[in-house]
Amino acid sequence: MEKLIITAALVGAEVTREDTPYLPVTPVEIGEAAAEAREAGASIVHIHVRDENGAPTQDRNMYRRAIEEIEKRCDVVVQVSTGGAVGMSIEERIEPLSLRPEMASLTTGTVNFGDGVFMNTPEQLVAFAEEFERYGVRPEFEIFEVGMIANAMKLVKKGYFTGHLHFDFVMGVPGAIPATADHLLHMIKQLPEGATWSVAGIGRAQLPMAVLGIVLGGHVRVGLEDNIYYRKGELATNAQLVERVARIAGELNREIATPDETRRMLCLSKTKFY
Ligand code: KMH
Ligand code: ZN
Repeated sequence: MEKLIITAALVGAEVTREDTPYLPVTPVEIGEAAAEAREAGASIVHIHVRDENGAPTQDRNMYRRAIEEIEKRCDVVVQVSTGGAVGMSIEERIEPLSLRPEMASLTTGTVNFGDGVFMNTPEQLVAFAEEFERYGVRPEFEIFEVGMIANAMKLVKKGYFTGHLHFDFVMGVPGAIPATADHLLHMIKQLPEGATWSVAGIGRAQLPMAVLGIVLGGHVRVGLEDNIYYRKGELATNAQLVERVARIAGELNREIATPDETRRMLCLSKTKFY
């Protein structure tokens, strides 16, 4: 099996400091959390940013500051979010792409998301794809429902995103695909030849889905965006969640990829323009 890529989803848009004091919110805190996650074994950080009040924002400058704080401390691959938060406009959500980060997430379909609706219409997906191409950003397709894989491939057939494709199955969001082994196997079967995948289980599904990712030859995403607990009633830090996956992978003889190995595996090129 190839080496394991661990992604740390450090911040997200939904979790608050009231939920957990370990949530990084400021650019410096995000930089520190990234360095700790890297130390624990993560090679990618998926980031969202927050404004001065701790509310989710897609402000380009806030992303730039967070990326600078990360790059000061470690060489991890930075993946910005274009999902943002439910209700944000497409114009807001594409803002960080102009920083030309190494990677950005892209959700390829509309889905119920808790009590809200996470909108990604066909027309909006083409608008996103145009912006990704304009700035040369590699996507990680965020797959919350199985039909989103076909939607991603529709964009590829239109000529977007040539080259290596990487998918992340986000499983267990209320309103979206449940986090079960059956659903995971079914989604893996839908992938095009040569694609890589990772899995992110939400809440208490984080650990079992991570173990499935390790043993099935995929990759793993953990972090406070998806789950704030180490175990029932015990809050975790991002680094603790990463460290546990790295430890279990070690027990299962799966080596952990460094950031540069991850860049090679996902065909990323680190070019800075900002
Ligand atoms: N916050 C969710 C509505 C992403 O980062 O690309 C969307 C999300 C996906 O988190
Ligand atoms: Zn996200």
